[in-house]
Amino acid sequence: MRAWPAPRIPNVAGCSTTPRLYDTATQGMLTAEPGGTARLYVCGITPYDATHIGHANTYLAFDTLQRVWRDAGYRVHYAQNITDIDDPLLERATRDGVHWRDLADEQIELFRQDMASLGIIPPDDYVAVTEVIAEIAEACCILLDKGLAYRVPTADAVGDDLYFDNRAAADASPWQLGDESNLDTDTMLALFGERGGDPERPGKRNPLDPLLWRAARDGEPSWPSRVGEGRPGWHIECSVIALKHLGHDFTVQGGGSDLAFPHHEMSAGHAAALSGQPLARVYSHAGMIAYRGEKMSKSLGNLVLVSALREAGVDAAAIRLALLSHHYRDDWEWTDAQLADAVARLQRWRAAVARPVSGAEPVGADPAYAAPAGTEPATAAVAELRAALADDLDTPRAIAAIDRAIETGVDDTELLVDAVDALLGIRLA
Ligand code: 5CA
Ligand code: ZN
Repeated sequence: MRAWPAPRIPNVAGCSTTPRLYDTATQGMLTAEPGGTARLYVCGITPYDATHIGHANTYLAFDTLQRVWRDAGYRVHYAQNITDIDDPLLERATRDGVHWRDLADEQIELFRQDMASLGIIPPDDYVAVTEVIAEIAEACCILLDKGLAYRVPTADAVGDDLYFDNRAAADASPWQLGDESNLDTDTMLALFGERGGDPERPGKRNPLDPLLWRAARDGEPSWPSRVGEGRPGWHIECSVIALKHLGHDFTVQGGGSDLAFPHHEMSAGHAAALSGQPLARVYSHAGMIAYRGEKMSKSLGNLVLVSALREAGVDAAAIRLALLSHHYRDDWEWTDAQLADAVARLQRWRAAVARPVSGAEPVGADPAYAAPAGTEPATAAVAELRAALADDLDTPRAIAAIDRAIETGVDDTELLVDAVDALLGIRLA
């Protein structure tokens, strides 16, 4: 699929160090050494409703990571999927009386516009599930051949559904159920049921075995394949797309914390079963944004849409700044007051850098031009910014460093402006 236009990112003198990131699997900080090229996979949207602030926060977290990697001198290879065939999309299309393809295309386009307006770096490989159905079916065949998948007969379809055998895969590959999420079985069972799994399905070897391939049902879209007519289960799409474009053992697998289990756990399991290698080195998760007391979600409908804010005339840089003022791993609640604070901070920063450097001719009698820029070294502020971001993307600390530099003024405004643009994605001048 076509992604969206890349933001212009200035080069800044000096460089970041390799960032440390919190790893969900080991529950500690890891410095993932990317070699020359950092390889990143971030789960994409299920396109049945427009981009909300929660999505934006997750994509912004991994955008920040890429900016730090680039500033540290690494190339980045970034892949992202689009879940353009799945139950929630089909249910929404049926509810609204539209074709699922039209709904998906419309929402993907809106997502592109939202991401571009927020200055989010686009993926190099932006891959919809419907573009790789045959490859997913092939992967299912391989898992069957290896004895790591099994068929479960269906009452309402002609063919069989296909399930992943967690236990067999754990014996045959460098993966164990729970490795990534560190959850106990009861919690896994509860989350599995809440997040698209089917623990009660009769005929499974283990209640936590996830669906790999769903046999065609009447009225549901399906594709002919070597495993039978049907469509992919959820987790296998990300394993196949990630392995195809990034290879195994890539640098970071990312997404929101609601994906840690079962989605990322199972994607890592499928990928390890296919390749014999771990999926990624670091499993990184962004916090959940709430609104009006509950997690912002398409299914609940308590959404603050990026497109609605843009239409209301909100500067996308202020949305970015509001999100960046929280640590990416924190769970927090979006409020209008936080957006107002971000708008005020952005104005303050922009006004400060618009002043001429010390010694320049004041323009007329405008008091805004009377205050000369300060003499604090901009290099020190940029070093603080870089150190904060390399430390598990500590954007609140980074913003505090810029606040101080703006307050005192710096000797090289251009350097500060470029660093804020390159690393925080916020254009001040
Ligand atoms: N298509 C799948 C991933 S393969 C999916 O989860 N799509 S999604 O549209 O539901 O979510 C897209 C991304 O936004 C995921 O990383 C998810 O964790 C994140 N996300 C969803 N809701 C929130 C929220 N309220 N706060 C933060 N991130 C969220
Ligand atoms: Zn995914």
